[in-house]
Parts: sequence; structure tokens; C-alpha cells
Amino acid sequence: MSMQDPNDSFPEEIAAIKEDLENNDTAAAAAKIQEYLERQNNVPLNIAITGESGAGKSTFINAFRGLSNDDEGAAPNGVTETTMEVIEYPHPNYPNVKFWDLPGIGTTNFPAKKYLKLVGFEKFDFFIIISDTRFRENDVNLAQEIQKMKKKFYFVRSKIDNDINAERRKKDFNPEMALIKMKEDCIGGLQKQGVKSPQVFLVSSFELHLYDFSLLHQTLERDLPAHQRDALLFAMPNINLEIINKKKEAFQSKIKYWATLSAAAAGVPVPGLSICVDLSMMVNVAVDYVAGFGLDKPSLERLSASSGVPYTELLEVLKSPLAAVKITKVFLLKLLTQLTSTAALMALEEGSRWIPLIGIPLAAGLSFTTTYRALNYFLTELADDAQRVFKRAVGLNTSV
Ligand SMILES: Nc1nc2c(ncn2[C@@H]2O[C@H](COP(=O)(O)OP(=O)(O)OP(=O)(O)O)[C@@H](O)[C@H]2O)c(=O)[nH]1
Ligand SMILES: [Mg+2]
Repeated sequence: MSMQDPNDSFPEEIAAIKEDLENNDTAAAAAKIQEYLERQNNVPLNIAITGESGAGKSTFINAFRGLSNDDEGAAPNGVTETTMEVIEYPHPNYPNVKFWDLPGIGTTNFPAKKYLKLVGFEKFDFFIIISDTRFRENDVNLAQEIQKMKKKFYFVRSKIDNDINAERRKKDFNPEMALIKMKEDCIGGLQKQGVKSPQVFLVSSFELHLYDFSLLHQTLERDLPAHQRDALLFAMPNINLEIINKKKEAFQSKIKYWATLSAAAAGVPVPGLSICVDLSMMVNVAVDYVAGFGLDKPSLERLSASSGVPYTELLEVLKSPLAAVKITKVFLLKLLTQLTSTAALMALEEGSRWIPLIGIPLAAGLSFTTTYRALNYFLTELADDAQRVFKRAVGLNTSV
């Protein structure tokens, strides 16, 4: 039986878990699953942002983290390294993902090699070089030195909304053509300065859902090693429906492991529920879903601040009882009791392929099924909410 899942980012660990299950060693499998799931949530990703003063570095970092510039959380988590100020900004919901605000190389007067050494280039997974005009000699020197250090870099041409607004005043205004031309100019300029096949992305930090930000994500995703792709994905703001779907799929592919954990732990039934589930585990997973979709109260408040859509209007489109609330065991138990009695739950396709691998008694099987179905249900509802919230935030029609 093939259980290969394209979303598995630690293939060796998964193979070991499957082997334990096939040998009926559920306890060993459970321990490995726990470890695997924890490891997945703590994959570090370090993104360096550099560019001249005023290029839009801080605004880009804030927007990526779902913050507006005047947001309280936008204050630096300050550390001063060496002789230069390199400031670390963790993602609010995924602190394993860090953005590093580097000083513009031009303001430091260091040659590129020295600059990279001083900012501690080894720890960065890749560099984003930002400019609000054409890219200069400094940017090019830095890019070439980054390449020598066997690291990746991407050029972001910022404040595209300004350029488009300026174009708008022209008689023959054509936004598509203007964007193509801007990109060609940037690429041409970089090539003239000796950068081979430069990757340039046109971005407005005020409107990440427009222009090239999603292309930047796709490119980064393609370039990153498999185990870091989910870290990037979950840190992504919900800039389109595709991102929301990808997050859903990534969560979905883990449900069978959570259900197996629940089955392995089954023994004492939960009061009020006829079968055994691990309530505290389920609370953690639900909290994770909510955070991943940005449906927790702080994330929604930040979205309201950055989109200008009142918080209460965002709340209006929420349907899942799990969004924008504090999820407790008591709360979840109530929800589960309703769910198991109404059986308003999803099909069990993936789960039923997995069950025969686990040599478990009936009670545990029920626990597996309940956990599997409930998590599936929570996930689907929250993903739908995320879509509606996204549409409302960017002003699309939200009728459902
Ligand atoms: N219209 C528009 N303005 C932007 C955008 N990004 C940044 N800005 C503005 O450009 C100015 C500089 O942005 P910052 O993010 O502070 O630039 P920085 O690179 O961090 O500058 P330093 O910290 O001084 O090196 C601010 O007034 C921002 O509001 C954008 O995408 N669109
Ligand atoms: Mg700044």
C-alpha cells in the first residue's frame, strides 16, 4: 500500500512511523509522531531584508507579518550585533520564522564582503534586496557577494502602488503594460551591471494581494528545502484563496497523525463523550489552525488595522465557533458532543486508508475516527472562514 504524501516534509521520520505501525508498535509510533509534529512546528526560517534607507524594508517586514506600520507589535525586538544594528522581527504567530532588518549597505560604508560578515550572513536562509527605484551599484555588489557565499537573493522593487498611481495620470494608461515595462527595466538594469538572470518582484507593501508578492512566495517555495516550505507557508499572510487552500492542505496531511496519537492514548473515556479523545491535544491543534489562518483575535485586529476594515465587520463573516475565541477544553468538549451526536461530519477517505495499519482495539478505533472527523470538520470550517475574511478585508463580494 502506498502512503506517500507529497506534503510529507520529513520523509525518513514518516517511514519510521509507518514501520512501527505495521509492526503493531503503536506506542513507539505515537512517540515518533509527537516528535515529528513538534519538529515541524519549530523549523527555523531566517529571512534577511536589506536595501537603502527609505527603500521600504520595515514596511515590507511589517506587512509580511500582518502588521501595519503604526501597529504596537511593529516595535523592534531589538538586538544590536557587532557595530551594526541588525534587528530581528519574529512572526507574531510563528516565532520560528524571523525577519532580519539589515541596514542599507550604503549607509554602512563597508564593502560587501565585510558587510555580510558583520551582519552574520550564515544564519540567513535567503536575502531580499529592496529598492524603491532602479537597483544601484551597491545592491549589485551585495548580490554578487551573496552569491559567492552560496546564498540566494531576490530583488524586490517596492512601492509599486506609487508607480501605478503616477502612470494613471497618463493618457494611454495601461497598468499591465506599465508593470511589464517596470520589470523589464529593473531586470535590464541589473543585467547591464552584470547580474545573470536576476529575479525581480514588483511589490506594494500596502497591497500584498496585488502585483508580484504571490509570485515571490511561489519562487521562494520552489527554492526552499522541503522541510522549510511549511514554515514559510504558515507565516504567509492570506493574500489570496490559493494560499489559504495550501495552508488547509498542509494541516490536512497531519490529521491522520493526530488521530493516531488519539487512538494510541485511548483508554479513559472523556466525561460527557461516549468515546475517548485526547481533549488537550485537540485544543492545541484547533489553536494551531486558528493561528495558521490568522483567525485569532490579535491577528484579526491586526488585519483590521492594516486593511482599514472595522474589526466587527470581520467578525460578521465568521461561522466557525472556534474563530476569534479562547479555545478551552470545556468549550471543545461541548462542541465535540454536539458533533458526535449530529454526525454532521466529513467523509473519512484518507483516514480509512490509514486505519488498517494500526492494530488497535475498537475503542481506540473510535477515538481515531472521532478525532479524525472532528479535526477535519474544524479545519474545513476555519478555512472557509479564512476565505470569507480575506474577501471582506480586500473588499471582494462576500456572499456565500
Ligand atoms: N506607497 C508606498 N509607500 C511605501 C511602501 N513601502 C514603504 N513605503 C513608505 O516609504 C517610507 C519608507 O519606508 P520604510 O519601510 O520606513 O523604509 P526603510 O527601508 O525601513 O527605511 P530605513 O529604516 O530608514 O532604512 C515610509 O514612509 C513608508 O510608508 C509601499 O509599498 N507603498
Ligand atoms: Mg526601517
